[in-house]
Amino acid sequence: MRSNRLKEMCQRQEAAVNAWLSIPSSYCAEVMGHQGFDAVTIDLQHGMIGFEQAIGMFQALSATPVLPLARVSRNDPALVMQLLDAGAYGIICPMISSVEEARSLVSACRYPPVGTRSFGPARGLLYGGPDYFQGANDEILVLAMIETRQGLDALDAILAVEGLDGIFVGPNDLALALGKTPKSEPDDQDVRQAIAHICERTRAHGKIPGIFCSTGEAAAQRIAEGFLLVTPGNDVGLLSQAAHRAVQVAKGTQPSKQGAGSGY
Ligand code: 3PY
Ligand code: MG
Repeated sequence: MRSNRLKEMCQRQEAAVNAWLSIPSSYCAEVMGHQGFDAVTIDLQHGMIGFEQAIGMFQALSATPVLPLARVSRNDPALVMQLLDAGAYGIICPMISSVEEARSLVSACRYPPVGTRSFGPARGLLYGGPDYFQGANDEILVLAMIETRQGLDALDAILAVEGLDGIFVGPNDLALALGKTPKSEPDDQDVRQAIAHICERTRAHGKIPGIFCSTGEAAAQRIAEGFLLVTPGNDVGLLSQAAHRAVQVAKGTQPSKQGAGSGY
């Protein structure tokens, strides 16, 4: 089976940079796959992407060097299994708040006797290779998003769940969970401390600490803090910032809020 280069990078303690796709376009996926990212996540939670569109995007990513991941819309075994069958080599699941939820997520990603994944790897087989079944339990990454108060409180117990490869922080939902507003994370002491705590505990458990960031600069800072998987903004944010800047340069105008910052 094709090896999971993201998992290998993290095992070598080498930070990986992950793109985040919310635009339902295989062309956009192909373009992003060629920009030097180590992985690309198709976001079926907040992205404008359905399962049929995700299939074409996975196909487009197969023609690029990146590792394909998916953020599932919710912790539903059927949805998780469908995305794995479509060729996702890792699942990021939002709002994991308890050990039971983390166990259910891991179980959906692992074939018996380890888990409860149903057999039918479809595109996974084409992308992964004919021995997909033999290698899948070892190669597929499972990342739980910690972004609720309960998830934060149960962090160590969630990290102890066997088969869970790592944590992915959603800083905006985490800020909301702590009574703050989204995007408050760079300035807010409580959110900053919570993020540092998640990174430290995840590393202590020998698992992968990942986080969503808004810019390349913020992602570089997170790598310096010890995160091993960072996302420097989503496609819409990057596109709108570049487009808005081009308009400003062309018109010789000052930056304004209009047009910029439409990513999440
Ligand atoms: C969050 O910040 O809550 C996320 O889930 C990033 O998309
Ligand atoms: Mg979130």
